[in-house]
Amino acid sequence: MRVPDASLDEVRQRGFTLVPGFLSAEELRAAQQALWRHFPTPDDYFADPDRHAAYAGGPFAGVEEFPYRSWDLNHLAVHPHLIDFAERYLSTTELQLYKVELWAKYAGAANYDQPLHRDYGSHSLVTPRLDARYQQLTSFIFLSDVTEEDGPTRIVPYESGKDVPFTPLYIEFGALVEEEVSCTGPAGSLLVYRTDILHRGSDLTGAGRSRFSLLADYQVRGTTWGGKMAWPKQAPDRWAKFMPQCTVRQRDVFGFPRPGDPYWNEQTLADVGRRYPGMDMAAYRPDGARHR
Ligand SMILES: O=C(O)CCC(=O)C(=O)O
Repeated sequence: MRVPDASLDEVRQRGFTLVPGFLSAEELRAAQQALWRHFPTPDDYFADPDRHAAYAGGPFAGVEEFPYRSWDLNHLAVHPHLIDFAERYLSTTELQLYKVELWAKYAGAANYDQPLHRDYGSHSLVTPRLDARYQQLTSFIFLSDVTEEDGPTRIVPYESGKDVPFTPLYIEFGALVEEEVSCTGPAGSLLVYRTDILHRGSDLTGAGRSRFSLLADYQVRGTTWGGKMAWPKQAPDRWAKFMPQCTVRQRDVFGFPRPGDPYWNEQTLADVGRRYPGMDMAAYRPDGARHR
């Protein structure tokens, strides 16, 4: 669904918003099926947690970096309504998708409780500005229901946390606990918060509970001090499948050269076309504007 203006206002004023029903039922169902190409189902996991000891390696052991084995997961990071949200919030079409993660958590595998912190610490080399410039948006698309027992993200609304200095990054456990809002919601919800907002992961408290989410984070293109991953780093085979499936706009948010970019010439058009079989290269040809 298109994120309503009221949700953008909430991010401006409170620093976060939760949008139930962001994914359609079909998008959600397909993404949930695709999860099991990466993670054990809850039934499999809880039948024998020792067989899945990798998830006991700490709270981030269940994080997989982009891209994934299926368009049904990959397209969520470049979902037209997520791009639309980021464009409207950041007031520009000059976007950069700077981080995507898929995160599985299983009750008892690890302690997922975190101290309150702000994500700029691992998303930027500097600190946030107090005006709205250079903001970064982090998002969680819930692929399972998140109740109080499923380790909801706990967020301190902007007004209640704004007087806490940016440094140190982590503040002691228990501080501001009465200000925390638990971000619970049904599968298919979108949670967005800014990287200047105090928040923390919390532990899964219900026996046999699990939480699955896809995280996709946006900033204004060209924010050279912000970021978290280099896209070409891994899985060239998955990129080869994913890139032809994208629109020109979806490729753009990864920083792919745009139609008209001086990078394109006869040689690069031919070689990139060979690297990504099935990709329609016409849009990148000199007369490509009409193909977009
Ligand atoms: O998983 C969550 O709910 C929040 C995680 C988080 O805040 C972090 O890893 O920085």
